[in-house]
Amino acid sequence: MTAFHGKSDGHVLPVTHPKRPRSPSSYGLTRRLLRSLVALATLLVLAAFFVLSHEPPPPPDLSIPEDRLPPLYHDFRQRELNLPHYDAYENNSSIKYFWAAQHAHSSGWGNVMQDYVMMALLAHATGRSFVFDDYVWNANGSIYSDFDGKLTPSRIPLSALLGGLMVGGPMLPGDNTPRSVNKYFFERVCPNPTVVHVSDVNTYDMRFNELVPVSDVFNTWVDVISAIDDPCVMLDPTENQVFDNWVFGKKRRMLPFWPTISRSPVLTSWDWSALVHAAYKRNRHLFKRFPHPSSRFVTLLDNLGLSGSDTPSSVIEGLMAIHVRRGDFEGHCRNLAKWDADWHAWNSFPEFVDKFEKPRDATPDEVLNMYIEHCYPDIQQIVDRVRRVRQESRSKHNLNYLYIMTNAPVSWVEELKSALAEDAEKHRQKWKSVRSSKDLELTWAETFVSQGIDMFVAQRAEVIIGNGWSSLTSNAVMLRMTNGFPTDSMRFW
Ligand SMILES: Nc1nc2c(ncn2[C@@H]2O[C@H](COP(=O)(O)OP(=O)(O)O)[C@@H](O)[C@H]2O)c(=O)[nH]1
Ligand SMILES: *[C@@H]1O[C@H](CO)[C@@H](O)[C@H](O)[C@H]1NC(C)=O
Ligand SMILES: *[C@@H]1O[C@H](CO)[C@@H](O)[C@H](O)[C@H]1NC(C)=O
Ligand SMILES: *[C@@H]1O[C@H](CO)[C@@H](O)[C@H](O)[C@H]1NC(C)=O
Ligand SMILES: [Mg+2]
Repeated sequence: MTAFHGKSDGHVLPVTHPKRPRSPSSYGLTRRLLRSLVALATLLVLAAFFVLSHEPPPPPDLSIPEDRLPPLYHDFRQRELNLPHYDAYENNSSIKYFWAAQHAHSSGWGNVMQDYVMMALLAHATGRSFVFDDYVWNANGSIYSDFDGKLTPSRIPLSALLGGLMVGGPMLPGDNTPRSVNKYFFERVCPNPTVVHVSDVNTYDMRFNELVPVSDVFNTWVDVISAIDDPCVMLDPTENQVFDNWVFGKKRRMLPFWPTISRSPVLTSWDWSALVHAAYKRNRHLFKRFPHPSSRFVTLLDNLGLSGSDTPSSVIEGLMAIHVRRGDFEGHCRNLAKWDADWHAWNSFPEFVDKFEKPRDATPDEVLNMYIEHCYPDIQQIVDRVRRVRQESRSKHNLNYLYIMTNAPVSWVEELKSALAEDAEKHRQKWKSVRSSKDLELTWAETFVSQGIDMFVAQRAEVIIGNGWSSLTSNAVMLRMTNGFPTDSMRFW
């Protein structure tokens, strides 16, 4: 017999090892099952106790004052008047300041933000403390202003909108530039500043020559300010902005400035106010899979650090945000057609998928239609565009939350939401959620800085569709580009 046979034989032998008798075995199983069940029950009780021990956050005060008077943000203003570094700066003559007293005001936040960004860049590049003022809607000394029949604050302290270094937060480690100060502090420590006249520096070419890049204008200004020894420098309050508003629409002039602006801590450390962050936090369930703020699970997830990152550079996964610019754009888009206007520079990076080709050899009606399609699309055009962009993104992005950023009236937004939801269902790509700016649960104070909340979402959504002519869109795009979002995640109507 060979060894092979022997092994083979072994296999056919009947199993001889002793078997346990049946009944004790099933008894053992039951015991084990019982023990597991007890353990599981204990765990569930502990988990329930753990969850229940996390109180949901107290319900926010979402009431509107009876007189409906807008908030005045006294606490924010008070903090701006008493920033912690003021004491150290007050009698230190080596701290230098730059105060652009002619800063942009009386226009939308997007335009004001552009100007504040440029002036903060100039302050930083010259080693001076950036002096900040309010977001001023009406500079005539009134407390409230009328906006489309609604009262609005004439001034909002900048720190109600912004956080971080723009409003006096610390500089990055190793950056010795003095921190920002409020203009009231500047006026106290600099009663007799050196006044620079914008018109003495800005030549005709610097303002109007299409061949002069903004980087050259900026460098000229850095030289001018750097040559001043006086710690106190102020731009004449009666003059124009250093960078005229329309320059931001000139891509040939603006884009050469991108390497400078995108590396500056002004943008890399850009942040929104505590108010904006709080509003975002309360409304997280509109942008991603997250429990409603009244749920104990919110506190639990927050306490365990499982809520995900909500920094300005973190992506909100699965979210498509669309900027549906309404209101004054109804007339404005027609003017843009007459003016042959281009998209904002930051909406015109050559890497972007969507580019605005100005119509050539077209009748005035064709031109107008083209501008309307991209600037003031109707519901059907919006629905078609959203479906198309979502499909084109499918290989890279699994978009299932849709957020409509808009200043449109509620009734129209509801119509748009239904149309978007229906269309997605028809194409078997149902959205998990379709929400809009009008669905945000906001305190009265947050209501008047809602553009900041929407921008904080737009700068972090996985994909956006924006309005090429809107500065609100372009500022969000600028922040996305700073934070390295892929260029094909920024789409336009
Ligand atoms: N909350 C919110 N406000 C918006 C939106 N779009 C426009 N607005 C309001 O309208 C203003 C738009 O002006 P601006 O920021 O200058 O941007 P632009 O006019 O689009 O270039 C903003 O400051 C907001 O007050 C939006 O999507 N969300
Ligand atoms: C700065 O100097 C003035 C005048 O000497 C003095 O009154 C003030 O208390 C000083 N401020 C600080 C914060 O030290
Ligand atoms: C004044 O400010 C300069 C520049 O930030 C700093 O180096 C210096 O230590 C400060 N002096 C005092 C007395 O605090
Ligand atoms: C300021 O301007 C607003 C709107 O233009 C006007 O209604 C108001 O009367 C003005 N207030 C003052 C104090 O001039
Ligand atoms: Mg505007």
